Amino acid sequence: MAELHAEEDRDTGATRQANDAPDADRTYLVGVFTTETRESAEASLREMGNLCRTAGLTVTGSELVRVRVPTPALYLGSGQADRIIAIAQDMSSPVIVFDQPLSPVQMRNWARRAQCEVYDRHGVILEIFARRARTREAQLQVELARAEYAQSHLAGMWQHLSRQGGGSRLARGEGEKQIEIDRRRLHQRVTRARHALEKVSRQRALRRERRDQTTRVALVGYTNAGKSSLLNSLANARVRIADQLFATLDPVTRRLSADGRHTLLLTDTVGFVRNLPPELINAFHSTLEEALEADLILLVVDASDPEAPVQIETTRTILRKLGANRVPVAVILNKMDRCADRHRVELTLRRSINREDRVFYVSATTGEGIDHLRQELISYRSTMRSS
Ligand SMILES: Nc1nc2c(ncn2[C@@H]2O[C@H](COP(=O)(O)OP(=O)(O)OP(=O)(O)O)[C@@H](O)[C@H]2O)c(=O)[nH]1
Ligand SMILES: [Mg+2]
Repeated sequence: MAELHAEEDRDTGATRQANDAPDADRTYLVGVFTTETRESAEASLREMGNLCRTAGLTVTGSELVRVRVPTPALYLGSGQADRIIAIAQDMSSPVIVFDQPLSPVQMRNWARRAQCEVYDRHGVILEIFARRARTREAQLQVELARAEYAQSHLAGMWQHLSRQGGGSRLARGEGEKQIEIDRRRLHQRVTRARHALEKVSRQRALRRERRDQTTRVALVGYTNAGKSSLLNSLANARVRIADQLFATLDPVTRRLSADGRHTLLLTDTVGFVRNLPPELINAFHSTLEEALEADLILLVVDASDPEAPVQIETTRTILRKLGANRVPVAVILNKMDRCADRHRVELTLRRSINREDRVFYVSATTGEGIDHLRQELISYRSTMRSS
């Protein structure tokens, strides 16, 4: 019924790329947009393609669909859904990924209708984090986020089934029993991960207390902006950098000192992305506290990326959600070596930078502006601190 309310404009059609990906990884990617502009939806879809590749999926084709009124059952109308399922089948792609969060009910309906694996943006990001997690803390954080995600999706399924009261799955009785078992198991997983994490966070808090007197500066920003590269060039560190999304999951702190007297602690942490799953933000809270409790946040931006304004906005929104909006911010416009024209950068970003923010133009790769930034950081207490 609800699907009758859907009105969609079909985009210019699917883009198709023939390839020899392993069968199980072949993925058809669907972007859906409602109120945002087409450019912004296209940029988000490109980013989602990267996220899919990072998660080990091979995108065989993608399309952007405009939906005026999303439907509760499938987000899209049923005709549109069947058309997409046919294309995915045509492309031998047993995975369909949506570039936005779907409700648990929508996801289940899609999986049933298409008879294939269906993921949304949150599911793909969680998969990447699971692949990247190396330390025990990161693994626990990801475990907690995944279990909570599964729990909420299970809850959605459960509500849906019970509302149907005696629908076909329930009639078998097995669905209900299985859900109850899964629910209990997930509850145990969540509790175990939470306890273990609390212990690790207490140790982290203790370490923080011990170095309380030193000024702390946190590198924060969109994934791939160059945070780790900046830590390396500012502090002569050797943190892993990579041209990939979410290269860093664990915070790394290095001491920065000029004359042996004035030192500060510089912390690199996990990158952000639009529509980060809330479960992940919760789970990474103790890691992100490094940023919350800093004396200064360096908001690192890839100034050469046309999406920089959205990335700044996303980062500020997450910081606000974390309660870090009172920490002073300096905006670090990185990758200036890739920007032909500084005025253009200023023009593009003028609405994204607050009047009270200090701005630095740098390149972690060529070293442009790095000495100046280091000097300013070292004398931070006297020069950069807002009243
Ligand atoms: N051209 C250019 N490339 C840069 C610069 N800074 C970083 N990069 C490149 O950008 C990519 C990402 O750099 P990282 O330092 O790993 O980025 P990050 O912000 O730590 O990324 P995550 O850990 O994934 O959040 C790498 O390929 C770097 O070599 C720069 O100033 N200029
Ligand atoms: Mg990094």
